[in-house]
Amino acid sequence: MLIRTESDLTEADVTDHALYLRRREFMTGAIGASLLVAGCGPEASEANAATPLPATKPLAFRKSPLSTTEPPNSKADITSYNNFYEFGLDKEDPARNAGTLRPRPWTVVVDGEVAKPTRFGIDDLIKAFPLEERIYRLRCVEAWSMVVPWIGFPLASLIAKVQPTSNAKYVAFETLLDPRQMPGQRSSVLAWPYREGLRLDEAMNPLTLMTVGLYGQTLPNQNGAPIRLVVPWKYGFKSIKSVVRISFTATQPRTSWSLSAPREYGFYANVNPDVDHPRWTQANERRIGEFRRRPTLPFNGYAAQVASLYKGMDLRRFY
Ligand SMILES: Nc1nc2c(c(=O)[nH]1)N[C@H]1C(S)=C(S)[C@@H](COP(=O)(O)O)O[C@H]1N2
Ligand SMILES: [Mo]
Repeated sequence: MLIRTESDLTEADVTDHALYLRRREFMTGAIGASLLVAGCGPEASEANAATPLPATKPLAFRKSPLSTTEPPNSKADITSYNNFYEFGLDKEDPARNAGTLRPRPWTVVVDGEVAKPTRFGIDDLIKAFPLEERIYRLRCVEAWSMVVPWIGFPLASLIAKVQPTSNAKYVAFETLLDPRQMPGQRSSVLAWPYREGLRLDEAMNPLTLMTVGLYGQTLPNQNGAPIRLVVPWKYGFKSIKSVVRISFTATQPRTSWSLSAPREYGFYANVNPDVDHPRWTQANERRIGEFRRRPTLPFNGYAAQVASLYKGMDLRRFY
């Protein structure tokens, strides 16, 4: 083909999150030597890429009417093609390197503007709420997508338990900060710990899921064990993995991606085919396992459930 249009671009043509960061790291001479030497430095015994991934365990759950009827991607796809920069920048790095993460024991601290600040042990948290299977589309800002059968409970149920004060307007999330378990944190590629945030009404939407499993089993490490957020109408980077802290705040929290690349990634990050990324189109996407690109849907196909949250907002400005 002589002339390529945007829709002919393949994922290999599209420059992804990592390219910008790699280039920046290269310019500053800081590119993660630590990432490259994991396994042969002084801490090799702790951070060894050969550490096997812990086994996952079956979970009891009920099915949800909020699931899509689209066919899920295979478990192999979902667990081997990942973004989890704490374990490296390439898609196959998390499956290879995440054996160093210890998902038990694990505490999730809930604090800030709440009547009942609480420290939850992960197994108590999993038992506190009935689990549901939610089969959701996941649309990465890099313009690939998957369908994933997640297991989890609505974040709204947790919010009801801790009782936000009238000052609470946002919810901030943090991933574990521990370079011995997460060797990618030795590189300054992102502002660690990985941070994300939602407006309180987004956090309380019934689609917003605290996720503890997939394909009927506890989460594999590379997918964010033992607990992660899933917000299906937003670009995948909002769905923060391996969460240790959930804080209720009066002001909009800072997020790692908007700190590291503010011109490329905003706070809202709703999937929007009409607003292109500065370096590629968002009008279509490649579903992993499919050959032809498919059109990207507003709010990733969840407009009926969430568009009303953004009434009166200019969605080009608040991207
Ligand atoms: N802590 C943390 N959470 C993260 C990321 C990350 O690098 N670190 N990557 C995000 C991005 S860009 C995407 S697309 C999804 C990918 O989730 P998956 O690997 O389970 O498909 O996780 C998100 N959550
Ligand atoms: Mo992503």
